[in-house]
Amino acid sequence: MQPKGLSTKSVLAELKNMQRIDQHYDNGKILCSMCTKPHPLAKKAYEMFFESNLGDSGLFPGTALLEKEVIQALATLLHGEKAVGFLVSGGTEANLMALLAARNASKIEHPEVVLPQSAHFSFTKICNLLNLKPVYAGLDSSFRVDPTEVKKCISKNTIAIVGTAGTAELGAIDPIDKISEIALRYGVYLHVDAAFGGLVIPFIKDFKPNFDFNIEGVKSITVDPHKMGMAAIPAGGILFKEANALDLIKTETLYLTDRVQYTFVGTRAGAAAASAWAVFKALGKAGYQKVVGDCIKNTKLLAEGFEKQGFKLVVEPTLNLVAFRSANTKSLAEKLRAKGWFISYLSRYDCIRIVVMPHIKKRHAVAFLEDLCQIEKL
Ligand code: 0PR
Repeated sequence: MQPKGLSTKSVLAELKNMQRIDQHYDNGKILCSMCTKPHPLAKKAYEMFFESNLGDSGLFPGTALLEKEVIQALATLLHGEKAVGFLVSGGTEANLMALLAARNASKIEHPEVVLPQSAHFSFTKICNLLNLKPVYAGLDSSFRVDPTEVKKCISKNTIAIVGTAGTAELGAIDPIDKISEIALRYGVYLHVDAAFGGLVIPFIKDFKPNFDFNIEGVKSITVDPHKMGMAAIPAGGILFKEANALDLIKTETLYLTDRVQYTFVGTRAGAAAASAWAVFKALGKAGYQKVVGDCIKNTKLLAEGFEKQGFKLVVEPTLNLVAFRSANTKSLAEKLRAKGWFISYLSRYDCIRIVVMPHIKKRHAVAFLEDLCQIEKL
């Protein structure tokens, strides 16, 4: 820190310089992110509430109400009439709180959790933190977890099964109803990681896979407004089907305005809650249907373009994610990067994966296909 403060002008100038180095969603080149440019009202709301801290919510009862309404909206969307929950720092913390509840509900000394091989890497961190042994269940040919595999992974030490509704890599939706049958049969907690898919699946026209609280065994769901919800970061969401789960994750905070906290982080961005609330109100169901519909259209456009150019799709896309491969995918990925495209190369599937977020417009998809065609011609 320099001895004396700088003028506002020079601080802002330095910030601008740094911002110039960053990528920006608007340029349409970010095809590897599950976050997007927040809705304009998310920014306004964030600015309005930027001093608010939900970690001491007695000071900010208005913000606490906004959080409650966002959670209620998510609960209703995911058919959890009595569900309760919180806005947290992201999918990682949401998944952590779910497995903390599962672990604390059990009396097992060496607890294990059954994870699909496609589970998000946040579960590796969580198993490490909570001292859970991960047991990985294999996938079927559509990259969904295979229920027979899940069943094989169950042991007397299993405390939870995780299913994903919209995997980070390929957008696969695990057969949650089938996993639920297993969870109920063995009396095991079932958590659904819908960090990405939770705000996509309900808005896709004529597509109604069952993945939420409608399913008896589902005890908790992760669903993140800062991904497809277009809210400002950090806005993850954790929902529990029943309020009694909260006793399993509560910590006493004796000198705060609230005597208990149910989140891992203490100080918590009220601004993110306000931003999620504002976007929910501004878009409503119809708005999200339009946002998601456009993403799906552009995903289809890309998928068809890849096939026309002779590339192989790894799997027919269901959500706004598409992955393809060529004879030498790794080198193709490098060439695309050299042209300024930010794409993910998934080594375990040897494919290029594209997430078609709301900042990807038709013109960006077309430009990407043109570049791809040019690279292949060289
Ligand atoms: N569960 C699923 C299914 C996810 O896709 C993600 C993140 C998480 C949990 C963890 O969520 P948080 O990162 O909010 O804790 N999915 C993306 C990923 O890791 C996140 C991401 C976002 C990656 C923006 C890149 C990026 O530019 O792949």
